[in-house]
Amino acid sequence: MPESRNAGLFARAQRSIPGGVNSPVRAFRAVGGTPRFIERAEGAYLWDADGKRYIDYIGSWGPMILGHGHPAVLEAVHKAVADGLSFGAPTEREIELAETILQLVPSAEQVRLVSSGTEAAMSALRLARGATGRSKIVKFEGCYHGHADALLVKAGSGLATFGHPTSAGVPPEVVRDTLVLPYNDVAALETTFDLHGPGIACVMIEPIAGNMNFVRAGVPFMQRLRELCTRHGALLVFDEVMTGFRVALGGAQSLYAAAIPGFAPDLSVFGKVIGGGMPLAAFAGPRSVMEQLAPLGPVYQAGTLSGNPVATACGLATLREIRKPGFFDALARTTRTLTDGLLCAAHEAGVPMAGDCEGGMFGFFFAAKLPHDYPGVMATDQQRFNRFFHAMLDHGIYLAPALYEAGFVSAAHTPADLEATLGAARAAREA
Ligand code: KE4
Repeated sequence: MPESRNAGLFARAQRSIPGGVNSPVRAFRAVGGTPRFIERAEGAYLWDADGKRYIDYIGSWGPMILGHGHPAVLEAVHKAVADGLSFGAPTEREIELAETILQLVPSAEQVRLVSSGTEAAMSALRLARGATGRSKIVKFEGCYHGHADALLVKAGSGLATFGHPTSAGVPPEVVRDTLVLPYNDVAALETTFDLHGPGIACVMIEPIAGNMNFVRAGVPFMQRLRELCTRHGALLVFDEVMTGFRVALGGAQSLYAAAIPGFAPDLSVFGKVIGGGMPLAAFAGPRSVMEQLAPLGPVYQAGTLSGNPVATACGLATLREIRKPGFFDALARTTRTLTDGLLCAAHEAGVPMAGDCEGGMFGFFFAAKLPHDYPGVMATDQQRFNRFFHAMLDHGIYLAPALYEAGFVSAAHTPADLEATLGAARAAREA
């Protein structure tokens, strides 16, 4: 058996790149084994350096909602590339993308484009502090908002996976004003606002915590959070980098608006889907807050590649496709079929599994019931998850290589792909 090219590439990569990867979760350290070096992708599939095909349920951690290489997206990108890669000057396409986002996000009146979710969340945080003149911020255990210092505290995603909830290199004074609360805990909200309300600039939350795999903020919890933010003049910031344009066309905020009359966040953070696979993210909110940003206001924020013409072409083409009638109904049906099938396969094998899904995003835990917070996620069977991950990988099914990550379905996944996936799940449990 010739040595896998993946293994050789990983050994070589580790000589020149820390851990052999440019983002920690890709190193498979949470699940063990050798990461797959991907050579190409098309539709719902990836091919690794050994030429093995996988059905892809990561989709670049969310952006590839149409599947890889959608013709309309490629055409838009190729045309944009021919016109120029980057100008560092305003373009009409940035206006088009901003207007499109605002059409789909009624809680916002203006939007600023940036290049990553981290940059968007960091900027939204600075804006909230600048606009309120306050310093304290609240986040929730298990939620991840990118790797800006002030937010890298008890983060989910890679950090939770590595079991180091607080990153080295973050000076204590930088996180002195970052309060970390248990997710879905109304009593902790009440106490925190009683103690610190007038000093809280914002509360940042993943409305469906995809960095704890898939944990929903309960409607009563969210309603109380909105009430407390309003009462104390703190901005409610929805981090929809993962859920935006993924769980619904209007993101998670549209789901809470349907459940809670008049509900809306104050600021929203987006990424992933709005770039369609290219480096593009955004933060948005009411004009009164957004116009505190430079060059109009005192809150500085900038970026060489912000609103990049190729990235905006990719994002616009993606949003054009997902706005088409029936897109999300079809996507949600596919995701529901997958999730229910996985639960059914586990039940048939007598294996405790709980799962949930919304739109094109899903999650599952080896546990009798869904966890509602970070300790609950930590208590699920990680070893069984890791064994299942590798059994599925061996069957050509590419799931997220960490218990704390969500899964993503694309419009390119077919019934045959689902059947192959569920067949692998049934076989995996007999393995
Ligand atoms: P980026 O800086 O990675 O573009 O976005 C940071 C971010 C912010 N907010 C949420 C809710 C996010 O999920 C993310 C990034 N998500 C991870 C996956 N859990 C990206 C994958 C990775 O870190 O390699």
